Amino acid sequence: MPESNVAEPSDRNEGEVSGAKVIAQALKTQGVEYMFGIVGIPVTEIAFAAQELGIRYIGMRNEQAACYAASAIGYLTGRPGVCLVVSGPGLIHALGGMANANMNCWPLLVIGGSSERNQETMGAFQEFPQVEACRLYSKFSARPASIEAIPSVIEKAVRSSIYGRPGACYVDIPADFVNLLVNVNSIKYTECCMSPPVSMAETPAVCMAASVIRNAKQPLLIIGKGAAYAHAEKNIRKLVEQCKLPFLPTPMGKGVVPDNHPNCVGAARSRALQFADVIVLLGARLNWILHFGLPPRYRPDVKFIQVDICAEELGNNVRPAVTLLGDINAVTKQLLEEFDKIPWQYPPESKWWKTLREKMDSNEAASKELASQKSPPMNYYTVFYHVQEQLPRDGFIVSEGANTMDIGRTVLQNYLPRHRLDAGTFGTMGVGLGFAIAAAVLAKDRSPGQRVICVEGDSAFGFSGMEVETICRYNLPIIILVVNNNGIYQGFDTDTWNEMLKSQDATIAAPPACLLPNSHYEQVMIAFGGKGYFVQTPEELQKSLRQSLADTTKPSLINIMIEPQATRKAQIRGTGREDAQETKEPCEKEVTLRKENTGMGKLNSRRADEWETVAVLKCVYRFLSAPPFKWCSLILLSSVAWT
Ligand SMILES: Cc1ncc(C[n+]2csc(CCOP(=O)(O)OP(=O)(O)O)c2C)c(N)n1
Ligand SMILES: [Mg+2]
Repeated sequence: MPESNVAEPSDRNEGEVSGAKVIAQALKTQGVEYMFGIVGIPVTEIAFAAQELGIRYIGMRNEQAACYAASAIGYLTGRPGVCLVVSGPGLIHALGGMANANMNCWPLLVIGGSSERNQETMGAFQEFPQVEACRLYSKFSARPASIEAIPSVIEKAVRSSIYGRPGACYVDIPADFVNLLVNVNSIKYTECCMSPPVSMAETPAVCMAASVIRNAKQPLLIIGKGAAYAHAEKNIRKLVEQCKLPFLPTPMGKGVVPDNHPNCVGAARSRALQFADVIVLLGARLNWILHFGLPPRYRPDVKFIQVDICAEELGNNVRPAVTLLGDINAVTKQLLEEFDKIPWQYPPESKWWKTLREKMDSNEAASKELASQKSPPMNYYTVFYHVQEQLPRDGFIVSEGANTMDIGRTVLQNYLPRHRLDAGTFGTMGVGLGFAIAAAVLAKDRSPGQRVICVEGDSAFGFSGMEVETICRYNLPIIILVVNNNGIYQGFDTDTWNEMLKSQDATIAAPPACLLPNSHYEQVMIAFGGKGYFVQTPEELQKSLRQSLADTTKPSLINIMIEPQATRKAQIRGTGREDAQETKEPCEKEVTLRKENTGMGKLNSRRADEWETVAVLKCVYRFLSAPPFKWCSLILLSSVAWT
């Protein structure tokens, strides 16, 4: 460890200030309220200095989770949260969070300590080219040239994180800056950067967009998380209701207009996308989540009207009919003004509405039927049906996992904007607990009593599971639901697992997606003083949810055991593949199917086939596991492990 260059408090002179204090004051001046991180050389003093100024510091257990939490603050408040990390490995752990924030277009400021300047290239403690490393994952990455330059660099980083398309920014602080004392008068704090300027679209483009919408036979609005970030909920709802247009939220666009609004066609997603002739994209990108805007998931002649804050986004993957560059809220208002000038409504009795409603009704009926399955082991739909029944309307829903997140999204309703946080554009597992912590910290400060429900797949939970200690340490009454199928997408029950391991070592015999069956994740919560529940039946689930919601003083974790082989496809009995797709938002499996054109498809569809093979073989195995077929079945399973 390097020798510390800490100045003794007695050395400090009234007229001097340390680098750590300058950083904290600069952050405070820029309106930063929350800092997440892990301390160590050389950043500990920065955390202390921040706390002294009233910036809330939340110490996490991994920099990735700290960074996810800070980025969620950015999305929820419109001002960046700070993630404070040590040099080298600390910063490298934070890169995951920076990339995730950047992909989601969420403001974030990472402050990384780095090795002392005079030891550069000498193999200093945790030396790493940090400014360079962050460039790929951020909008702005810089090291101030001196302590005096810190305030202006921090102002630029905060400003860059929220202006234009929001994203991650990085400021590097060499260790020798942290405790260096400089004359107070030499520091000039740059004023708090102004709120981002609101840009509006060109008037002729707005007129043209209104005219394209008016002439649409089968229109559709798609509401993205850009619309949520822009606080465009009032104007978008007005547009939906005034023009009587069907709308479809993207995963984090849910709640901008409530999911239970009669014009929400989320339950007929595939049909809406496939047959719409005019689609207005409000802060939603034509990336994998929206199948790139291309056939066969869309009509070849569909007209896109793209509304986005970022000029470079316009024209990605398709040639739009109209582009409206500007703030989503302001542009929606411009569109409303057009429709005020010449009022227009899409006819509610149209064939388009009829076909969408039919599809929604049949899909909702299919989900309901699945949810009605009472006997354990439960399936995903039964679980989410009971969760939805008790979910507080103003609660934050945080979710991650594959089936857990995809199916959960179709059942769990959002009624308010910016109240859903999930794996997002980057499909990142491990974000859940960090996001939940950020939401709970905010709720505690701004709307006490508001709950955070964190719906985790058992694999997803494992990525940041130790943040349960953070949750307990700060006593955040988060409710974590672990939907436990003993695996990634699917797992096996204890008997099958034990049988499998009899013949061979787990490293050969255990399918890679398996996790230890019957794991008692609730014990993690109990270990740190929260409440833990292990539930296997709908009644146990209902009871534990009731108790968790009633207790506003403690966090809880409900470990919900479900059928390890439950899948969406298998659950939609008696309906075709198209119906199965209809009820879902895109999930990883679906994306792999869509990758066929890129050459990735073959590999991925082979893996999907393998999973089906494993499921079939498991049934065969059960049948054969009774003597005298036992040896045959073991040979069979070994061959699966090798394919
Ligand atoms: C950081 C990261 N690592 C790995 C993956 C690949 N992956 C996608 S979903 C998933 C976990 C799915 O399992 P689980 O959370 O248990 O949900 P389930 O589908 O079983 O309900 C993983 C590991 C990822 N998306 N992100
Ligand atoms: Mg799982």
